[in-house]
Amino acid sequence: MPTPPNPMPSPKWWKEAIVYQIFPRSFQDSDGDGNGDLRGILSRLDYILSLGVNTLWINPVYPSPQRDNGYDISDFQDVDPRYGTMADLETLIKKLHEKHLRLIMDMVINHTSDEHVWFRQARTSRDNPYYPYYIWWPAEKGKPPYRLGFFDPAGEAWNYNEATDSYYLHYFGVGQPDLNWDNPKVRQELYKMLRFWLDRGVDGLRFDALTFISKDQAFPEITPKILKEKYRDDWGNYYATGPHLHDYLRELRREVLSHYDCVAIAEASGVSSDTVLDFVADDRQELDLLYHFEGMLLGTLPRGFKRPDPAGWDRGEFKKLYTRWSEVFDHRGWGTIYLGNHDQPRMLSRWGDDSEEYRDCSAKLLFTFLLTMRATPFLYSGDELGMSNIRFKSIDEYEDIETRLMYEKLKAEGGDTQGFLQDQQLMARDNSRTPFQWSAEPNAGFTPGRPWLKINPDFVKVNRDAEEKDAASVLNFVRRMIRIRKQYPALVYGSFSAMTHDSSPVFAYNRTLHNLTLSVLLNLSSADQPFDGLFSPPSAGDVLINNYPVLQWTRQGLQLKPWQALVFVCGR
Ligand code: TEU
Repeated sequence: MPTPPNPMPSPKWWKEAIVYQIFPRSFQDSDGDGNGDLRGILSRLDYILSLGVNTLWINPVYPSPQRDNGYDISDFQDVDPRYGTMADLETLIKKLHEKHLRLIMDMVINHTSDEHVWFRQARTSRDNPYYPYYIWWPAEKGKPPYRLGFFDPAGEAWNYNEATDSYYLHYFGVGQPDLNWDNPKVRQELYKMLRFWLDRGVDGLRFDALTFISKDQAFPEITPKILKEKYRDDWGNYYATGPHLHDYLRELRREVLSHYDCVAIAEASGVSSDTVLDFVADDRQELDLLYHFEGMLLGTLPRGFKRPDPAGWDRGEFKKLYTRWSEVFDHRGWGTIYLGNHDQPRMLSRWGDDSEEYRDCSAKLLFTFLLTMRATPFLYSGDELGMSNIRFKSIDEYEDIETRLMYEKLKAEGGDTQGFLQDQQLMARDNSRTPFQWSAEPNAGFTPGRPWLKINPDFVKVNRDAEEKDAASVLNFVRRMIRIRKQYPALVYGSFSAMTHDSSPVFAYNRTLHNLTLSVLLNLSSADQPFDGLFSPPSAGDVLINNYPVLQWTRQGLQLKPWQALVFVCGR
C-alpha cells in the first residue's frame, strides 16, 4: 500500500505550541524609565493568557550595552538592570509555569558584545588565554579577505585591533565579535551557560544566527562572482555553509539538549527547503525547529537599496513557497511559520493592506493563514491588534543600528538617502519595535515616562482597550482563531494539500485528519476574486471562519471580497 501523503506525525508539545513573541523593551514599562521590562510582562500575564497562546518567546534581556538591542551580550548569565533582576526572571518562569505557559529564551552564541569579559581580555594580547575565543587575522598576513559585516559602517566584517595587531571578525556590528566555535573551550563554556538556563526551567531556546557559527578559517577569497554564482548573491547563504556546522549542532544536542525536555529552534538564515531536513529530521539528532528567510525574501530587497513595491510581492510565488515549505515536512521534521518579528516590518503593512479600508480584514486574513498552516506558528506581539508600520520620516527618529548604519554608509558614498528613507518606511526593523499600544491614554499606556522609541500615533484608535470592547476587532478574531487551532487537531497534525496551483491571489488548501477536513480560502488581495474550484455550498461544509458578514455564491462558485478569509469544516 502506498504511504498516505502525511501520516500522523509523532505528537510533541512544540508542534502544538502557539508561540507569542514579546520584544521586552517595547511591551510594558513598569518603572517609568521608558523601557519595557520583566515586571511589565508580569503585570500583563492575564492579557497574554487571554489570547490563548501557550508559549512565550522573549528577545534577549541579558546585560548588554544595547548597541543592537540586546543581541550584543556582555554577560550571558544575568539580567540587564533595565529589564529587572534575575529574581524577576525567576518569578516570570514560575508564574508562567503555574499558568501552563512555556518560556523560550533567546540565545546569542554566534557572537558576544565587545564588552563581554572574554573579549575585553582577548583584545589585550595574542598571549591572553581568551584570544583564541574569537576569530583573528594577523596583520602580518596583509589585509584579510573581504567578508560582509551586516551592521558595519564600511560593510566590512573585519575590524583592526591595535593591541594585538590583528583583525577580529564580526558578521554583525563592530561591537559584536564572532566567537571561535573551533575552540573546544568556547563550546564547553557555551554549553555550560545553556545548562544554567535550562536548569532554571526554561523550556526552549531560540538560537540567534545559529547557521553562522562555523567558519572556514582558511578564509578563501569570496569574489563577487563566486558570491553570485554559488550563494545567490547573499552573504547569509555563504555564512551558513561553515565546514563543521552539523558536527557542532550534533554535539550541542548530545551535550546539552538531549538532557532536557526543551525545544531547540534556530534562526536559520541561508537554509532552504532543500537543506532544512539536514537540520530538523529526527534521525539527524540536531535541532527541533528552525525558521527560514525564504518567505521574507519574497517581500524584501537585498538589504534595502532598491525601491520596493509594497503591493508587488508575487502571490503565485507566495503560494508555491509556502506549499513547498509545508510539503517538505510531509514525512519527516516539522516546520514553523511567521510573517513578522522584531527583525521585520509589521506584517500588516508588508503582507496585508494597512489602509483604513482593509486593515482589519487583511490583518484577520493573515492570522487565519498563520493559524491554519501545518507548522508551529510564531505570532509577534502587537500584530494581534493590527499594529502597522510607523513610517518614520527622518533618520533621527530611528534607533536601529541597521537602519542608521546603512544610512551613514549610503551618505558617505553619495547615494540616494531620500530614496533609502522611503524604502525604510516599508522595511525598517523599528517599524515593528514601537511600543505596544495598550490604550488611548498618554503614551498608549506603555510608560508613564518617555518611551525609548516613538509610539505609533494611530494608538488613539488602534489599541488593546478599544479592541476589547469591540466583538469584531482583530484582537477578538485572533483569540477565536487560536481557540479553533486548539480545538481541531487537523489544523496541527492534519495533512496539507493545496487546492490550486495557479498564480491567482487566492490561496486555497485543505487540512485533513481522519474523516475531518478543514478547507481554507484566502483572498490575498485588495480586489474581489472569483474562486471556482471544487466548491459548492452543500459540499463545502459549515462556515467556521469568515472575516466578513457575507458569503457570496455565484453560479461559478464563490465571489471572494478583498482579503476575505474563510474556513469551512466538513465531516466529523
Ligand atoms: O538576526 C540575524 C538576521 O537577521 C539575519 O537577518 C541575517 O542578518 C541575514 O538574514 C543574513 O542574510 C539576528 C537577530 O534576530 C537580530 O535582531 C540581530 O540584530 C542579529 O541577529 C545580530 O545578533
